[in-house]
Amino acid sequence: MEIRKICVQIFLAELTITPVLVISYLYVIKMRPQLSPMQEIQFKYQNGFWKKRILTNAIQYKSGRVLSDENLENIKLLSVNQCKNRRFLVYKCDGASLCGGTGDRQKGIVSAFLLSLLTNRTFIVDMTKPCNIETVLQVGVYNWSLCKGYIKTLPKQDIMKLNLLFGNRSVAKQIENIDFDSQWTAKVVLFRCNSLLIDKIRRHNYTETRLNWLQNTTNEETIHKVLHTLFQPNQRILEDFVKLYNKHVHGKNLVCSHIRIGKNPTIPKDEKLLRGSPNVTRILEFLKRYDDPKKYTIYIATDSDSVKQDAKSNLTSYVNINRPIVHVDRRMNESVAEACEGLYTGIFEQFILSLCDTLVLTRSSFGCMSAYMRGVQDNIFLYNPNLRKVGQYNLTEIQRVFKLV
Ligand SMILES: Nc1nc2c(ncn2[C@@H]2O[C@H](COP(=O)(O)OP(=O)(O)OP(=O)(O)O)[C@@H](O)[C@H]2O)c(=O)[nH]1
Ligand SMILES: [Mg+2]
Repeated sequence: MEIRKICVQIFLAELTITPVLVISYLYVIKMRPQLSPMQEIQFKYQNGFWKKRILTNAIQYKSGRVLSDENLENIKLLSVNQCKNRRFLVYKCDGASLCGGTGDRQKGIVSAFLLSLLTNRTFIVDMTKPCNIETVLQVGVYNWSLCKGYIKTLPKQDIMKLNLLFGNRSVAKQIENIDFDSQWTAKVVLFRCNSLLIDKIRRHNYTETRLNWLQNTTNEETIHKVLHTLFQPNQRILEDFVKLYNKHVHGKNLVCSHIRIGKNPTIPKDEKLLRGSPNVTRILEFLKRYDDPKKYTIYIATDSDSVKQDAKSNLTSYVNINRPIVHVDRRMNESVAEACEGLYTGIFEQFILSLCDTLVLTRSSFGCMSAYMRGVQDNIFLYNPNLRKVGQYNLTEIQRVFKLV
């Protein structure tokens, strides 16, 4: 009887306490500090890149379009243990030769990657000039770093070197006719290249079976997908970008230009550009139409300090990141650390360009690669080197206007 009484009392006590528990639980939930929402950086163009942004300290990065698992099936590895059974194609850029700047390198990497798919070779990026590329960029959905250690253990006779840089562009012409299966017998092909070989690779008769998707993919879409498949920015780039955005952009329209001058007092070791330097005054005049700090932020990436000075004096919407410009392949007396910071700055600026609402380009692979990374047709303006003025074009027309190799 006593026990029954105690049980009833416990039961009644539970009945009273349960609502109290529920209420206090809800109270705690409500009072808990709100989790910061994610800040998104994404490549999808939806009425301006920034409309989908949510502010915070945490950053969620969404890459552009990438190749599918099926596209990568023949060359993708899951673990280091698989390295020993594979053959490789290595994009190589080290102190042993000139590689070209970032734009040149990206062209070489896209070509090398497509060749790796064409020849069923696992792809590796080995870029150490001026320092390891891994200090700036991370692997994307394809891990080009997995077997890097393994191939360093292989004897010299396993390695074939192929140099398609600069003067060797005539060798590049033969690419479409090489019978890779019988001629590329070495376990490792070390490949140096700074040109785009997409059209030649598309014409190769292995393409139908091994690179079928390339037959129906435009060059600009191919570059976009390959670069986003291989690389993603590291945390530093993302954080610096969010800082820049929070300080200067805030939902305004981000209008950007890349102005490549070539040999100039900032990078005196560079060569004069083939088609001459652009007329900076005309480009700044064009940008004047966006010179309203309430609506627009203007970002200008360039290889010349004097262009930055001119922009500062002429445009009130202009913003600067104040970082030294370095030609990553033609260093002056910068230390390795300074050159590496220069590499970072270039890649960071290219990343900014790839996210702009409007893009005004001069003839340069560096700038064009940012447009391909951006991966949308609209709001592209080019300084046409023949007409010597800025006009509106689309992504597909870049190649026709600039004729980059
Ligand atoms: N930080 C920074 N560096 C730049 C910029 N433009 C050019 N550079 C430097 O100059 C180099 C230019 O070489 P590339 O990247 O090959 O570009 P490009 O010479 O215009 O292209 P190609 O015609 O293919 O040779 C870059 O790699 C950078 O080191 C820029 O806007 N910002
Ligand atoms: Mg170059």
